[in-house]
Amino acid sequence: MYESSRALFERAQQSIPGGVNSPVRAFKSVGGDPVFIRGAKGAWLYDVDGNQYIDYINSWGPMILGHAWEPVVKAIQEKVKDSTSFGAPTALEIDMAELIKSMAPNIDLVRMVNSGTEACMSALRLARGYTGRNKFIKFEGCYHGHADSFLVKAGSGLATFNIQKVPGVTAGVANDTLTCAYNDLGAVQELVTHHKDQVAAIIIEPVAGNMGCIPPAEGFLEGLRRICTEEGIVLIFDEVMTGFRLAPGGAQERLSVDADLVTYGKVIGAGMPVGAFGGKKEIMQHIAPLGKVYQAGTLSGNPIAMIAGYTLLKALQERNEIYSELEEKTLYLKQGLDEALSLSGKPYRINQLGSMISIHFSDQPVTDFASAAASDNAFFNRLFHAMLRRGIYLPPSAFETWFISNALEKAELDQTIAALKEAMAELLSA
Ligand code: HOZ
Repeated sequence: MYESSRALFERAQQSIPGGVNSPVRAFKSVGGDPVFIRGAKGAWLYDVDGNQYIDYINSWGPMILGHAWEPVVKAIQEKVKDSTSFGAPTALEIDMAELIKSMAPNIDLVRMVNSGTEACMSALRLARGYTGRNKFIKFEGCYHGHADSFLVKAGSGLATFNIQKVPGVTAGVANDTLTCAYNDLGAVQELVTHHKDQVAAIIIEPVAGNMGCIPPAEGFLEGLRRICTEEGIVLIFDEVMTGFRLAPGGAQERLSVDADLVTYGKVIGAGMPVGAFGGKKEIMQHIAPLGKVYQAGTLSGNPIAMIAGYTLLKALQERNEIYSELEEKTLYLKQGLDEALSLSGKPYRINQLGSMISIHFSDQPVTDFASAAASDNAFFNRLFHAMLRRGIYLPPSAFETWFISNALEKAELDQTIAALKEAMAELLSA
């Protein structure tokens, strides 16, 4: 019927670099061959070998209501009859922009793009064009896509594969990227003082998800907001993961901190290739064709991606209770994981905010990249396989957050907790 994952991976490596189209899928750090997916429905993933898994990746975030959610599937099927792309404006793009504005704070204007990478890259260019400054600050272990400027001390795949310097990123570009430890407000203040009037932007994942889940310390985001306001720096929230997930208005709403620019990714396409950046009119009006900061894309605002995203976001807006349901499910899982891990005797930390959660094997609080990297991540890699064997699909790296979908029911959460108990006992007795 289907080729096995093993056979497909063999074949894939003959024509795709490393056999995958994005490095984090490769299982390279956890070891073994990646599982090839045949399909997914609700909380479940199905592989080509006939196995099924409870999914905690959810396409790295967007499947907030689970896979193949019927209204999204139907909307795509209907829309595709009218063609897949025009390269000309549509009314649907306005509906989408209006919907985003009605959900998220501080969005006067929003430009659609095709990925989170594009969104962050464009927001940074805009901040530079607006301020006339070159440098920007990012945080160690945060990942803002793979544009050159962001590939400095980055999280996600770069942390997973321990890539500290990316060949092809020129020193000139890297020199304009200043970095600080996450949650270290004093270090940000020092950098800004040292590079007075040179810093265009501070970009941050308001809840970090690319070094596991790391929530902001109390007052940290507020402190960044203050520094940016005082120094004329553009505060960019990368809400690729948190947008429309932590609240209808994302982390800005959930944590009550205003950004100047916000970037979005896959969530606003319900898993289709979409991104967007938006923010205050004073800044956004510098984007072409209003201003001279050029940014463009044939597929931007693609009708199939727009209808998928619009359908998901509208449901999230109309059914506000989804957020409390997500929170309840995540807290239930957290409590169960906590019980399972405390029985094992292995030191651990569980970080969680809203429907983002992860485990680090550490006896210290995990608050930044250094503490995430100092955890027993080799043990996490073994746990990943022990869980996979039990039908639980976690991100294949300790440097990734887990995403909870509202398709998860108590039975699946209980199955996950039971699997963790078993997996820990197996690993610690070996
Ligand atoms: N930011 C996502 C994972 N942390 C991206 C997934 C990918 O790189 O494929």
